[in-house]
Amino acid sequence: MSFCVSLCSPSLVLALSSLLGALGFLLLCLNLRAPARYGKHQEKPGKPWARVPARCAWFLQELPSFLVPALLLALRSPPRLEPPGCRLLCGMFCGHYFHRTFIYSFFTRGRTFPLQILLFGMLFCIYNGFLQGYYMIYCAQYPKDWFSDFRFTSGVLLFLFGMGINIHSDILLRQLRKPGDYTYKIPQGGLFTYVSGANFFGEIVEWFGYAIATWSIPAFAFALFTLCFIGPRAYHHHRYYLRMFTDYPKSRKALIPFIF
Ligand code: NDX
Repeated sequence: MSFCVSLCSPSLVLALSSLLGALGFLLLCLNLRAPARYGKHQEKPGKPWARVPARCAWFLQELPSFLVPALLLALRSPPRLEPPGCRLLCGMFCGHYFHRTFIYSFFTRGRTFPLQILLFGMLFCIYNGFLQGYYMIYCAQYPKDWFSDFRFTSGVLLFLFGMGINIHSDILLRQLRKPGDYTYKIPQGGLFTYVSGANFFGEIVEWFGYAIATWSIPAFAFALFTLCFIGPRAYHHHRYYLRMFTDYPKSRKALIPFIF
């Protein structure tokens, strides 16, 4: 434990978390005006060499979010998984990114992805993977009864609930297309009955669940970042559908069922 504590730099954690929050705020301002240019919001296809097949792009982009914390865990000396921080990191954060990197990426039927956004996305995932991993492995300290604390249990439930919605909604989107089809259709079923950004709603709930379960500043900063980045994306998806489909369900909201 003393080794673990001596490697922790609270000022580094605070600085990196503040920067993550600030990036979220910057993206909120930028994305409220115009959505990030990938998927249905790409204006021009761009040069063929500057585009990457979706499967490859999502794999490369998301891999560091899994690999960086996993490497930090493996390099920890002595390597131990018992501390609550390491178990939470493995079970929740790495679990999510294992699915996103090795399962979601291999099944996506998305359009080609802009190289520039892929590179920014990878940088982001290295940064966030390092911050979350470093904090949970070297800084986080929990009381012995943390696993029966209300914050832990409610956070884990919220995380699983959000993850379920996110994965189910991404599957519903994928089923809208046959292989080789890149057209857009009206999503149906699941939480899409109520909102256009069902997958985004699930992801936001998931990361707020993680933040509550870990009760940590980096995790709250990441949850806030997620809200700031994919919240406006859901709003732009909603406007896109209303523009493209005259028969789009009028009662459907953008992100939060019955509210927004
Ligand atoms: N990747 C998170 N800018 C991001 C990539 C972009 O995981 O710094 C954040 C992530 C990155 C971003 C990442 C970080 C910030 C960056 C940004 C780019 C610039 C920005 C780096 C890392 C940045 C500066 C430098 C200015 C500061 O053809 P298609 O692809 O549209 O097909 C889609 C399909 N689909 C449909 N098919 C048929 N009919 C329809 N109506 C359809 N609608 C959609 O479904 C896709 O194949 C698929 C999903 O599409 P969509 O648009 O619903 O979701 P998408 O945005 O692609 O996200 C996929 C999943 C989803 O579960 C979402 O929750 C999660 O990834 N995600 C996404 C983004 C960020 C994130 C999670 C997070 O912050 N936690």
